[in-house]
Amino acid sequence: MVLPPGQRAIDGFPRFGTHLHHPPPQVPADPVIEVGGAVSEPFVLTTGDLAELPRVELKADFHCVAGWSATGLRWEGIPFATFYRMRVEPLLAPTVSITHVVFEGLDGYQSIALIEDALAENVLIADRLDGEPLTSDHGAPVRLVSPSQYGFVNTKHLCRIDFHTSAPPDPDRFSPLAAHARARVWNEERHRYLPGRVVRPIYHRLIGPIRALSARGSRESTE
Ligand SMILES: Nc1nc2c(c(=O)[nH]1)N[C@H]1C(S)=C(S)[C@@H](COP(=O)(O)O)O[C@H]1N2
Ligand SMILES: [Mo]
Repeated sequence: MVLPPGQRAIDGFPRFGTHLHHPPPQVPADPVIEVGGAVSEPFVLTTGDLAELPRVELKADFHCVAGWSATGLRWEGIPFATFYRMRVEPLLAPTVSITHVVFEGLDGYQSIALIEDALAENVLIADRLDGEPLTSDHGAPVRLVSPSQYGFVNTKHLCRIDFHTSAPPDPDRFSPLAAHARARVWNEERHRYLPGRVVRPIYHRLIGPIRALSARGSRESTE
């Protein structure tokens, strides 16, 4: 099996994240995704609206920037590009040119992607993993899946998508762990300013502690 540079395969698929010692957020009875930003008319995408869009299945590995990879995951959902072409593009004024997309989760987590990365053919709004609805550990009710980018782009519990015409303010700008704006796994774009190879050993050391914290908040392991 060939993994991107600096990644190690692990067994299974752990719940993982920097503020995941909290339990996963409560999923509303009728979950929606709010869509806003540079569209002429903000709108709300219901589960029913999503169900009307064409679905695909995608087999992919999942790469966390800290250095672990979960292999052979089978996702199902709607290609982000399909959603964009069918529901967003018709709402863009002819002079508007989208450059960035901000994804937000029910836990307040956010990720930012360049529009060209978000429109890659393997980017999904996913609602199923390995033949089952997403569990709370892995992002119920729906999450972004962008397997060519590090895990931190793959926002779980997706509840909001905003389209921008220039780089949005970046809360992470001065963080020592400043994330790379493209985060492409095959280019090892881990860190904004430092080469991937340089931060690799530091990030590897974070895997154990973050995994332990994330497991503490897991509903799967406590029920
Ligand atoms: N809403 C939300 N999405 C998130 C995170 C998070 O903390 N909250 N963590 C990110 C990180 S750093 C990784 S590696 C993946 C982990 O996904 P998993 O918990 O399904 O393994 O989710 C990403 N998406
Ligand atoms: Mo991650």
